[in-house]
Amino acid sequence: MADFSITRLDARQPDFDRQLDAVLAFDPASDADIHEQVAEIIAQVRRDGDAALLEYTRRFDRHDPVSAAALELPQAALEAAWNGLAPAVAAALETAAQRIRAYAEHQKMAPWSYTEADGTRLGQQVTPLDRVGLYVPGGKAAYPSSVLMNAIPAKVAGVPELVMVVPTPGGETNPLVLAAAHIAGVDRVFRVGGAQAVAALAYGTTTLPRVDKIVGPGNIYVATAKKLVFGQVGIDMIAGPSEILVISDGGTDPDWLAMDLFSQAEHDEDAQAILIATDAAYLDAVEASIRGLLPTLERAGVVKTSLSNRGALILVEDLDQAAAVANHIAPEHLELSVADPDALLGKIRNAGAIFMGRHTAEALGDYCAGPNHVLPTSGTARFSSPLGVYDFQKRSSVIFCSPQGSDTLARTASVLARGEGLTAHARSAEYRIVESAS
Ligand code: HSO
Ligand code: ZN
Repeated sequence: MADFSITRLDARQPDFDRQLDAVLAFDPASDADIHEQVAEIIAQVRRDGDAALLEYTRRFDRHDPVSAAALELPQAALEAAWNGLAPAVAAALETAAQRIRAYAEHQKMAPWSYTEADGTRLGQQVTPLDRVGLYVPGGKAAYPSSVLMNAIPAKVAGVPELVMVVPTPGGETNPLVLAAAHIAGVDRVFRVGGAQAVAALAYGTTTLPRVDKIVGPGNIYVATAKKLVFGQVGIDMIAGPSEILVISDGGTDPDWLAMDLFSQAEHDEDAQAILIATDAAYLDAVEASIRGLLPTLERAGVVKTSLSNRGALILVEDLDQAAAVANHIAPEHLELSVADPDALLGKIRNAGAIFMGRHTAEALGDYCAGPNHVLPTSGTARFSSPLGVYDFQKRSSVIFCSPQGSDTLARTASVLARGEGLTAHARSAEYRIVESAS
């Protein structure tokens, strides 16, 4: 690993902020050409429905279904995939699903209301979305864990129809993905992918029903398609590369932290893994572990690229400064690998998920701790939150006016409406004024 190097920064140096921003800078490929191709695919699917869906599937997936109806996999195929799993794998998926469900149950938004003295009642009703589309990538990024993380909160929210789309290049479908769909309660599965699948979910075809919201990760074509259909349907966040930030007090085995950094770096070359510590000698020790362990990794090439291009080891004055740097970065995953993580927790404001203490490896959260692994990336944890049950629920305001309450409110509304020059509003309100009361 002689040719390997990782950026070192020192937060006590005057130029630190600029250097850190250079490490964080990331330009997601946004290509006018891709935008144009995707817009064309969406337009075709909108116009020609199933015929366009079939045509693109033949062209891009080298998969030739006899009809649009043949794109749908019967529930029996999901069940067969589930039954075909090795018992240890089935048990692990089941454990993960059960824990994700238990956590999600806590997130459900409940309806509420309150009643005023004159009998007027105000509240909020909560309902699930009617139909949700779940995009699952084919090929190397097809993670069964992501099927669980996206599907289970939707079902816990009470979404009656969850429609999954998954590309099947060459007609092959990953059995683990189908098994995960089975235990997560996915209602229908169609073997289509790419921008054409997103377009079909957004607008509907004869075969594939139109949904209210599309969630799930995908490549640049899928992400671009989701952006373009947003408004017609809801979408989740557009996920950037995976990120991990570790804050260490120097007391954790350096090999553990090196492996924690690798665990996200191995996702892809653009992933970002950063370590912050209060002691330069400790950063040296972790760097030595990185060098020692890198050659033992299956995905050494990906990890090496991601760590040398986007990784960093940052020296800080103390844990307060570490928290300030973490809040600036607003990472997707933050490990507080310190003796007293609870003391540090109160200082953290921006992070998708926070992993407390030396034993809480981020990888546990990716699979089975319970909280969702679909998290805000690229600094968006400054203003957004993990995927959850609430993303599949909507709120409606509920207003009930008693006769006395409407009389009172009408007097206020009438004045404001006349002030806005909207006299039908005013008169509508004034009908509710009980004359004898004035
Ligand atoms: N760490 C990823 C999720 C994942 N990890 C799936 C393993 N499988 C989200 O950033
Ligand atoms: Zn991961």
